[in-house]
Amino acid sequence: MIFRQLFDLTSSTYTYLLACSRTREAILIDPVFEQVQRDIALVQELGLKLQLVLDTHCHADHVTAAWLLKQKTGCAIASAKAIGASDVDRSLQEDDVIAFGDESLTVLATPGHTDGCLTYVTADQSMAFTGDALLIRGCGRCDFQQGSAKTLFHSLTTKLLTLPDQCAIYPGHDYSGRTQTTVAEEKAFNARVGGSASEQDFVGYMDNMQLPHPKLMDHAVPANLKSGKPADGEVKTEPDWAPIHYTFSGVPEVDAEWVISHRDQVHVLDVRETNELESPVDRLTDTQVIPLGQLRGATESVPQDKPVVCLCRSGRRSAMAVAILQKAGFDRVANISGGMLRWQELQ
Ligand SMILES: N[C@@H](CCC(=O)N[C@@H](CS)C(=O)NCC(=O)O)C(=O)O
Ligand SMILES: [Fe+2]
Repeated sequence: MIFRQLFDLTSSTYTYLLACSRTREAILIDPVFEQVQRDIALVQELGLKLQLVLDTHCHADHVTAAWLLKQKTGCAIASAKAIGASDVDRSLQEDDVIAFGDESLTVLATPGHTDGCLTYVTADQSMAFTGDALLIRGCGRCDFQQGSAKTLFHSLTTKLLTLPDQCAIYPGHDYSGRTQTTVAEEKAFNARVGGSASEQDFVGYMDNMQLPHPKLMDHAVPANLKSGKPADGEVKTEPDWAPIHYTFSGVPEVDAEWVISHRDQVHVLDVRETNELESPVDRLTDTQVIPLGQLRGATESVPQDKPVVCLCRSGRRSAMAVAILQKAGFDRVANISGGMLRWQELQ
């Protein structure tokens, strides 16, 4: 199985990309609204087809990207029936199986942090995506969204900590940079439910946490009850001057093919060294040439009346040129993917 763990620094949320290595069918667990560009870039670069997005629960601290990913990729949305969110294609409950290619996840109902929390377990029980039911050496708070420490204790002790000892636990958050744990570790060392903690020990701990409510709670919960659909129901405008796509490294790119057929609409900035332009086949007409090493001191000579597309031999140095121009205040700027090598293939 293809597996990636992704992190949102603002909300300390983990998003998980899982895919079948044979069919390339992929799912995303707990995607974050602000990270859609990153997640789509990774799906594309790994050659995957996003089939389904699923949340572990109705989050209180960030807005899910489920609705936005559906608009952008056509994927379906799955969510716990107990949440009753709108815009859901598939309502999930205990024992449901989510198949993607040769892989599958089984649904466990693990309420307590909220009443609609689900855990997703791989078919071989080697991995469990526990959302906020079980965190690394911790667990989700139980003081809002119909949370109940007693219920969470039951979910932890009868559903999660009874999974095989070696089952890897992938949580919904970690606030200290820890990435994964195992059932055996949490049975022994979990600070709230591990060791010989009884229900009374656990409930006593949870009832006295006195955490401030998540900063975004009043915005996030209503938005998540609509699968992350914004109030205006609109997909934020993309750059409208070209079919831009973003790389997982965060660079806006445009295909050489598009640039060739829209030459009059863009300003081509060639950042190769002058000795690379000696042969006529390597030289393009109507471009501005500023070798990359000189660009930081010469951004004022780059006109801004048209969008700027940056070019080099392979598209690597020109990605740095894009970053330099963005830093200098250019907002309509992109890299020509594949650079001159790709351009020449198309001639
Ligand atoms: N400081 C965070 C809130 C973090 C928080 O309350 N997280 C929830 C998960 S939604 C939790 O259960 N945290 C458990 C803990 O911090 O022990 C924010 O403002 O967003
Ligand atoms: Fe949560």
